[in-house]
Amino acid sequence: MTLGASASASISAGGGKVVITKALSIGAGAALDVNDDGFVYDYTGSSTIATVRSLLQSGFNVGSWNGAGLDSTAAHNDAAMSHALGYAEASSLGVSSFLGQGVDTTAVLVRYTKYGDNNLDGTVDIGNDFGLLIDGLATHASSWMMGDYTYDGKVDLGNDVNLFLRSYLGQIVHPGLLASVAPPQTVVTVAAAPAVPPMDLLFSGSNSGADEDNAGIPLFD
Ligand SMILES: [Ca+2]
Ligand SMILES: [Ca+2]
Repeated sequence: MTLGASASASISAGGGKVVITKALSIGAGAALDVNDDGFVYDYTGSSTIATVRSLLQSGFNVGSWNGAGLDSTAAHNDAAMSHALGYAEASSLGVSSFLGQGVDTTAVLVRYTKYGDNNLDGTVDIGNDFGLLIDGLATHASSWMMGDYTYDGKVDLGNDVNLFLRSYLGQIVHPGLLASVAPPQTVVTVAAAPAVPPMDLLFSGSNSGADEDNAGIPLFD
């Protein structure tokens, strides 16, 4: 697949589609819109995963998903900003099929999915994805599969862990549900707090007054 400078191509929306290519050349300013589908770079020889990450970082465009390289109209239009294009080596994932297509061990897989879906199975979970993220955090990893959801080559707390939690918790408490909760209509007036008696009264007792250190505290007299 070759896209000349500033050219654009798009996989039609609808999900479940997979474009497989054995060669990829994307010219300056050009973009391949993966949309809400899948893409496989079935390379020969050296892995092309670094190239794919670079194209995704460009398309990601700091979250806007409308940059040159590999971008996504579906992610760009996602108001919740919860979707991205995940990528991984088929061999690292240990899979021989991807979105219904057979893949060999020299293939880089790209999938429209949620931030936090490290293993590209379409869901964000603790058992698989969070485990990979924590491993990635501990080993300073640099791939999506190990938790770099921002394509900057590092797994960090501020961006990547935050994106994971946002995505994972978003599955449990849907943002739409929170938004549908009406704000309180009644203004609650908080009554003035009762006056606090002076300290002498609080600790009054059978104090002789001779022991100034514990004045007014009968327990210690
Ligand atoms: Ca997953
Ligand atoms: Ca990152």
